[in-house]
Amino acid sequence: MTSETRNSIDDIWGKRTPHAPGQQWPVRVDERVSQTPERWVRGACVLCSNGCGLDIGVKNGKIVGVRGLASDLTNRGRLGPKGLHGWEANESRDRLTRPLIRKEGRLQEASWDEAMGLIVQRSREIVERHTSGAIGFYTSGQLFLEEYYTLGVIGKAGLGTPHMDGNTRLCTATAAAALKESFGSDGQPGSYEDLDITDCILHVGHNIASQHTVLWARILDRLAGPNPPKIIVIDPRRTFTAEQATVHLAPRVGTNVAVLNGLLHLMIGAGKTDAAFLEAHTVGYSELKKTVEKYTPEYVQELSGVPAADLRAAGELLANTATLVSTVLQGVYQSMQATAAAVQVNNIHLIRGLIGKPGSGILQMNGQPTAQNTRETGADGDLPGFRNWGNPEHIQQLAKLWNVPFNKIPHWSPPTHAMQLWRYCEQGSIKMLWIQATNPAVSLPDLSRVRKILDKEDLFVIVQDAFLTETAARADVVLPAALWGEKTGTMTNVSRTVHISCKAVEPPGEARSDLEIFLDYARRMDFRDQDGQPLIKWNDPESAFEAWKECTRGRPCDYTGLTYQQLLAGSGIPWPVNEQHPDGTLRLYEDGVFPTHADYAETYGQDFETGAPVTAEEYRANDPQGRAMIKPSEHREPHEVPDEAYPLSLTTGRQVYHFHTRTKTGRSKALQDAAPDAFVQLSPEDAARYGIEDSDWVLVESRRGLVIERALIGNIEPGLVFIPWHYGSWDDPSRPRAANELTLTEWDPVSKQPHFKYAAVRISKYSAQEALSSSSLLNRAAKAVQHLISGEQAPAATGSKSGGPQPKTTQRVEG
Ligand SMILES: Nc1nc2c(c(=O)[nH]1)N[C@H]1C(S)=C(S)[C@@H](COP(=O)(O)OP(=O)(O)OC[C@H]3O[C@@H](n4cnc5c(=O)[nH]c(N)nc54)[C@H](O)[C@@H]3O)O[C@H]1N2
Ligand SMILES: Nc1nc2c(c(=O)[nH]1)N[C@H]1C(S)=C(S)[C@@H](COP(=O)(O)OP(=O)(O)OC[C@H]3O[C@@H](n4cnc5c(=O)[nH]c(N)nc54)[C@H](O)[C@@H]3O)O[C@H]1N2
Ligand code: SF4
Ligand SMILES: [Mo]
Repeated sequence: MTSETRNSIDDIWGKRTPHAPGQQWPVRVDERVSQTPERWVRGACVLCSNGCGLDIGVKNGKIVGVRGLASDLTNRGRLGPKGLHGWEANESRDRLTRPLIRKEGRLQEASWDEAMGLIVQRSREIVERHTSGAIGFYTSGQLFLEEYYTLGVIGKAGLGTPHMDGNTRLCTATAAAALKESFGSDGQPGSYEDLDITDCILHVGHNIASQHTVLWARILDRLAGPNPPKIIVIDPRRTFTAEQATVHLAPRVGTNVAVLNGLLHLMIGAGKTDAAFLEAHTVGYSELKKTVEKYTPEYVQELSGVPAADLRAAGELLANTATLVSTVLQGVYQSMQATAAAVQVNNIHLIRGLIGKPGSGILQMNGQPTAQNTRETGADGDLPGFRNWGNPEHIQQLAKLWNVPFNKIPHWSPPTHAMQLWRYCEQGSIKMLWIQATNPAVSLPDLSRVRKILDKEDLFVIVQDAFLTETAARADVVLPAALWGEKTGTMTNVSRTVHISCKAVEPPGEARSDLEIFLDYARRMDFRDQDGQPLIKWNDPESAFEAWKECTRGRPCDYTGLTYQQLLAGSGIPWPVNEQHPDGTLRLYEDGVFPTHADYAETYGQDFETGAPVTAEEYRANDPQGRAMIKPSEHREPHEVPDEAYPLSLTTGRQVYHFHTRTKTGRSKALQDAAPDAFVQLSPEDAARYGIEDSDWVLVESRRGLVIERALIGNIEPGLVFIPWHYGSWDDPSRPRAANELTLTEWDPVSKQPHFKYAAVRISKYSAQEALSSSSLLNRAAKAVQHLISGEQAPAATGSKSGGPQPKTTQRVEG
């Protein structure tokens, strides 16, 4: 007896609750339960970076539903389709419940003692023979803050390995890089509240309607109220978001810098810059002015395909609006010149002084629920508390806090980024790779390469997950993890707002929380501080949080004034929270002072063309001393463009109903039925050219691999095809269909984020009949499938349709 306040599959955003500028966003409580709960437990949604507050309904020790939290400033009660349905995965029958160890080529059940014993034994052997530099960690944007901080201390002060990063490198490394390059430190200048007031919103490479549905509902409510904001969308596809735009610019993939330079050119040309703000609070404006001079609308049209008149219309809005909120996401971060382009959005705000003021803010978005925390705590390539690896003073602070020798903490070169981490595994210098809460066998580019690396004899692979994913199936040891709802921890959303999510039920079988697993590893490895005391001095989520607070003292992400008790009181709270700001901070930089002082900054910056780090001496010579840095960039061509052999551009992205590799959403019947399979989206022009009709099978090939998908025609520019990357092989190994079979191993020189958003491909109509008679095609397709299933296959999910390709009659088309 499911009861729900709406059918969110059909009605994605729910009923409008219009509001006027400056008025508080009205409450609307969304709920969906399978039975009447006995009790409700405070939580927050982990199916995107919006971090909606909710309560978890529990009955007989099981999760039976969720209800949005009316008092939470993030969502005021609302939840989207993933939030309302995704919890069902917790209860699915194919959860991992016992550790697995590979013996004689097969994963076999083992005790925790055996599994952890083996991990510790291998760690010790490797450290002895090859140093800690032969151990790598590849973590996530989906654990809790307390778990990352513990992992960060283990890696940096226990083992002392520089090889730690997360899937956040694929996700929001560019958000961090762009904020650091412009403002000296990570941390979103704006806040969601600015959307309630603003006159104009710019979405760059961000399909917010599908990917942050509740935040989009907030914007839809403004659009339905008096004095609605103007909306500019820059996306090559006509997405749900683009449908609502005042101006939609659809550039060729990989040309963001050209388009943004064109907008800066028009704004400067209109004479609408804020000279007083530029003078008092920024450095570098004259360089920008010089650089964008040649980016006339006509030149930009040549580079990007955006009609000059459309660019002018967008430029006029940006030059004249009194307030502006910008959001930036993967269409920028995973595309050509990621950091350089994201920084140009910062520049749009800086030249008009539209930052740190009500209604004006920048949201360099996150995607995963806790990506912000991975970056804050140093579980990735950053140092905890937004400290600067190039500043010895900052390393000293950590050495003192953790009571370890200065030289134990790796800081002699830039921290290893994920793409390099995988390269070291490939080359053999990393011997042990510990993967948590990420599924790289579907989410990394160029999957045939990734599978080869995971399968290497001399790489010991540990996977910590709740399901036997495509990656776990190739591991040497699999550790069964507790999921959200089965453990307590905190998380920080895009708006810097910290939420707590509490344990509501016990994890299944012997599954353990990631925090328990890390604490157990630290105990067994016997990591000690300089006084011979245990290095890790906490033993549960709350004591870990208290330890973390000390690490943030005096840093931009100051948590020192925050407690679990406060977080349980009914709403998330945005950091910094400290003596000066006991109730949190809605907006950063209201005083026009930025964290760019050489002694304080998180980075000294990098060259946009080469990625070469700026030295401390160079930075100090021109210390911006609290001013924001305006950094220009020239447009550069993508690294792979269509040619005769591969005449089309490919881009990849998401759908509203699925989260990533679908380990959760694929186990919710309603979500899976709404989006049952992958597809290739193409324009009517291209469909006609290749003789392809809606629902036909299409073979898509790149220089790396091939996939076979159903055709979906419309809402995309000619010359471009789009494939959602959610679909791996765990519930359908019958054909190669993961978009990342096709993508390339290239990354941004500054943020090191891989380029998932462009590649050159060719397409042809695929018929099994023809394939059977064409031995070369059949061989290639057969080989591709063989490769996929050489790892151990997960059992088909309960509740979801399994088996071969399905007619995609229920597939809902974007736009
Ligand atoms: N439903 C759902 N929501 C999610 C997620 C999910 O898996 N499903 N994942 C979460 C996570 S981790 C993330 S990171 C976010 C991602 O959220 P988004 O960034 O919004 O998602 P994507 O679909 O990856 O990419 C956004 C858009 O970029 C466009 N694009 C491609 N190339 C270019 C280009 O060169 N320039 C421009 N301007 N645009 C381009 C694509 O057409 C696409 O519509 O979503 C979060 N929310
Ligand atoms: N082609 C293409 N590729 C992409 C992208 C794209 O746009 N295009 N986007 C990229 C982006 S932005 C991202 S964020 C990545 C995401 O890529 P992944 O991180 O690989 O995707 P997920 O499916 O979210 O994998 C998370 C895993 O963690 C497990 N898990 C969930 N919660 C917990 C927990 O609490 N503990 C543990 N131990 N495990 C848990 C889940 O079961 C799941 O297997 O993919 C990237 N790959
Ligand atoms: S918007 Fe994001 S956080 Fe909110 S309910 Fe949807 S998936 Fe969850
Ligand atoms: Mo992401």
